[in-house]
Amino acid sequence: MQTEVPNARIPALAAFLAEHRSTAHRVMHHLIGLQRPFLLKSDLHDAVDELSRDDQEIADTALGRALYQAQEAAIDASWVYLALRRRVAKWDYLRIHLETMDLNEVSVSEFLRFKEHLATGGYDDPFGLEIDLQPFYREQQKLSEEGSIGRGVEFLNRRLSSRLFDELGKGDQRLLGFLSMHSYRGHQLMLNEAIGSVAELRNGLRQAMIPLRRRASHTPYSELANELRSFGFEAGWGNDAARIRETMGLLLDILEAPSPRSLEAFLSRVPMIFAIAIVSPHGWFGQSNVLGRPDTGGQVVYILDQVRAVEREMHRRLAEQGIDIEPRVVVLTRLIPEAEGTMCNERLEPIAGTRNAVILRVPFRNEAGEVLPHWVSRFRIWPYLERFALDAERELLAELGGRPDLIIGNYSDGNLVASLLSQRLDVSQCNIAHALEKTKYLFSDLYWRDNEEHYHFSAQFTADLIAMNTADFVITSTYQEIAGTDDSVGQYESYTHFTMPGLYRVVSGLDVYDPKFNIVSPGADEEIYFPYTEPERRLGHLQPEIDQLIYGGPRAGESRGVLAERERPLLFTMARLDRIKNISGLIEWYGRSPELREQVNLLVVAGHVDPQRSGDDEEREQIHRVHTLFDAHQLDGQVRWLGIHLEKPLAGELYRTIADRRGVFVQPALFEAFGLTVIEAMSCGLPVFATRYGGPLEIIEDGISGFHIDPNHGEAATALIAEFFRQCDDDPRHWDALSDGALARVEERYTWRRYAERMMTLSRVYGFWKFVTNLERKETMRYLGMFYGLQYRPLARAVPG
Ligand code: UDP
Ligand code: LCN
Repeated sequence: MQTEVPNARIPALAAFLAEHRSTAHRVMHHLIGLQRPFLLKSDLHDAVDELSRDDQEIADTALGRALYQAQEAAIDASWVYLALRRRVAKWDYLRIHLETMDLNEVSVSEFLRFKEHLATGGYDDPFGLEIDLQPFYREQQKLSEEGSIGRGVEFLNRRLSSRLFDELGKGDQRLLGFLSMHSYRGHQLMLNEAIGSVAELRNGLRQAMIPLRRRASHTPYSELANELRSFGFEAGWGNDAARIRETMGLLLDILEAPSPRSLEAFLSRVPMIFAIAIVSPHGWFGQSNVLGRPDTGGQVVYILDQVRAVEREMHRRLAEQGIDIEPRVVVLTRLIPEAEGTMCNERLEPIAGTRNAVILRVPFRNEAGEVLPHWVSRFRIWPYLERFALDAERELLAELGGRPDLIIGNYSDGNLVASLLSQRLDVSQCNIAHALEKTKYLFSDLYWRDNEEHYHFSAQFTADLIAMNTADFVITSTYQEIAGTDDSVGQYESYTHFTMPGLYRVVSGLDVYDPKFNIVSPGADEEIYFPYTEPERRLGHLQPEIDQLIYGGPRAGESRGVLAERERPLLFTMARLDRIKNISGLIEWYGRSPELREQVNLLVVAGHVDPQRSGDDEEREQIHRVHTLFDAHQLDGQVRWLGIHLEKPLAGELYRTIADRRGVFVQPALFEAFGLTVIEAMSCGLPVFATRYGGPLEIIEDGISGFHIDPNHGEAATALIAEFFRQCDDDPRHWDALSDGALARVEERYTWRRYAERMMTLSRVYGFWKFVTNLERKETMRYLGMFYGLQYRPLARAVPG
């Protein structure tokens, strides 16, 4: 267990409050004067800044610093409660009495109870259900440095290599057990029964190395198989003599003195993963006509690219291991009979660009067992998931002819189903969140009842907590997704403690220092999103269509605005027309910026222009807003809005065309979990201005590979963009520098090749870890099982179907 150093700011604050009562009163009364029970970090910052105008010293006092460090304040007539985030995921709670200025530290439970009290208008439940997973974490190994968060596998390799072999002899024995268990559909791999002890293993390796050293490096495994079998070795060590020697050499090194590096290198060669199930139940999951529909955005793009990359990597590794098995990847999703021109009513769909990966669709059924014909929003699918898991399991086993070796969940619903399937089939579970709704919507936990009718967050957050805790490992796209930044709370971190008054209070729901977290960022399909500077790869035949899209006349029901001045560069944006994407915000900023309107045109690809074509309330509301903005700011000659969905090759060529004309891409979201469009635009060499809330903050190095903008400060954002174009006018090399920076950044960090390689290694290391530590986590699973039965199930059932 790590011990935390107490927050030195607290005694300093207590002393300040005692010694400077009148200043303290002034600050506190300023906060009360805001007349809001809850103040967020930005409110507290603004408050200190405002107070500093009269008294410059305030920001530098213990109180000013504490308010800067606070993530939130909860205030009633007598008390101010503060939640201080000392560093990533390390919190202190305290309260200050408004009369006496006494300061006490309080527990997280007390802090949450006070918030409940305020949110419910006085209701206080001292016996309310508290969820606390902390006691179960005690036995587990945790990281201690915030810089190590998201690098769980490195930590495990270090722990494994030292711990395994500390326990005299036991480690070797476990490694032997692990190597003996590998088989594929009844065929033994790696070791056969001739090797029954560690001594026999060492001896066998030494003996096998003698003839192996004599054979030419490229001698194929088939010519070596008989001899190796006589020493106790089956297929799986390598495809030729050289590789088998290397793999055996690595194992001998490990048995002699294991190092983290040799352990990872060896494990990454063990044939463990032949079949993977990827679960994504809710949306329109398909390969055409699905993107841009409600609920179906980047997640589908991500999974299809992931499947291609991972299958390729599985195939490569199996070939290197000398095993003649075709890897299988199955994406499990929902079959939607009313498919509206998509393939979502087809049970099986091969995935283009793969050897034999498929989308396997299984319908949702209601309680009476009837198939649900229509699409259901991701916020309302909870009552169908249990039955889906059972039906999907049956179909999956039939499709694969056995169990998968890894189950990957996607988004809250897919992760819950992955959790159910993994437990039933005893297979490793990997989670990918894509976007956790909790941090997207302000007070989605505290005022959960107000959102219940539309969003049913009670069921979703409960499912999240369960799936996060059952997962063997979690893959995230960025660091901030796990642990935020110095100033902001991470998406996963926000599950550490929160309360849904009247339902339950989470005092410890998750630990971001858990080594299960790994940052493995996605990329953009390199076949589609390549630099504008590669003329031989460009899709010239699409150019007339693109010219029509950008500069053509009105398209019936599909466009608004016709660009009057063609020679200007373009600001381009493309996204689903959700409120959070803030496309209407960008249009408004542009409308209000005479300077930008002088310099550039705006091209928007989002949603539908005709509200009647939309089946989604939030989208319809945004469509109306965009039309209102066009009218209010008379944008029809300067903004081109296309309410169409672009297929990927066309989108790729469009990004490049914008780059040819030295435009930029803008991603103005209020919050963006990761932001695939940002990566796509950068891969095409387009300078990007993207939100500083979420993934883009980490993807882009400000001023080098793009720019950060604050969606809450539109004027500053437009000024930044205008300044960029001014500088490019003065010196066109400025644009080139940003374009080059974007390309370099993507190449360095965001490629599917790297993703697939990491994913395959992680799944082996976590599989090994699970095996050798015998870490079944029975108590945790029982606790979570109770939570599932007593909380999740009634909440899910209460969601109207
Ligand atoms: N997209 C597209 N055509 C459109 C709108 C979006 O191909 O008309 C794609 C876009 O290229 C990206 C994905 O949809 O690959 C959106 O992913 P992102 O991560 O940006 O946002 P999400 O929709 O997942 O929130
Ligand atoms: C969901 C989102 O909201 C995006 O930010 C991600 O890029 C996408 O999923 C893929 O993970």
